[in-house]
Amino acid sequence: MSGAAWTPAYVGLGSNLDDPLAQIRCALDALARLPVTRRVACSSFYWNPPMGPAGQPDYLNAVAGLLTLLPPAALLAGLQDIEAAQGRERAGPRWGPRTLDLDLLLHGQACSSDESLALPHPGIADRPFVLVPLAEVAPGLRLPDGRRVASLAAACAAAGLLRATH
Ligand code: A4P
Ligand code: MG
Repeated sequence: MSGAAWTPAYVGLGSNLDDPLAQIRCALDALARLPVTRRVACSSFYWNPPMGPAGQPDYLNAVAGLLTLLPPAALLAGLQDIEAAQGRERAGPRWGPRTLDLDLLLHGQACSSDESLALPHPGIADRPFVLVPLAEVAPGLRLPDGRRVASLAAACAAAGLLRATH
């Protein structure tokens, strides 16, 4: 990897099963152990109602900032390994409850519409539980299309977010 550039990447963390606080803490530790990657920032944790089927527990969400030498596909594979290690099951309804969800929100300015790895993550601009913690760790960040994350966060309906103590 000599000559490769350290790239800022942002990961969205979510959990609503099996002790979400412990799940998010454990995942943050695992992110810091990814190869050729440094975890350089971590947002507050936020409780918020589920987006998707009703009748599931509230989610705990957070965002981590990384610097990495891993290309996007290798980083996503690392995230999926962490999800699997924390008991993530993919059976069940779309947007159903999960022990851990790790979304690769941004990898530098990379853009992709690949179904297996869309960048930026398509949900970013619509989701208060992503925008608010992302703006917290990266207030000056812009999406590849030029929109400022802090402006999107300020304009979103963040009333449902409750900052957790951790
Ligand atoms: N995939 C494509 N691009 C990416 C990316 N940038 N990061 C693919 C991560 N994965 C990406 O993901 C399905 C497929 O997306 C994978 O095969 C991967 O290659 P998944 O984790 O298996 O399933 P999912 O997470 O249920 O799918 P989806 O539709 O991506 O859901 P989201 O967008 O992750 O939303 N409510 C609250 N309050 N908080 C939450 O965090 N999360 C979800 C899931 C629903 N409701 C929520 C929350
Ligand atoms: Mg996901």
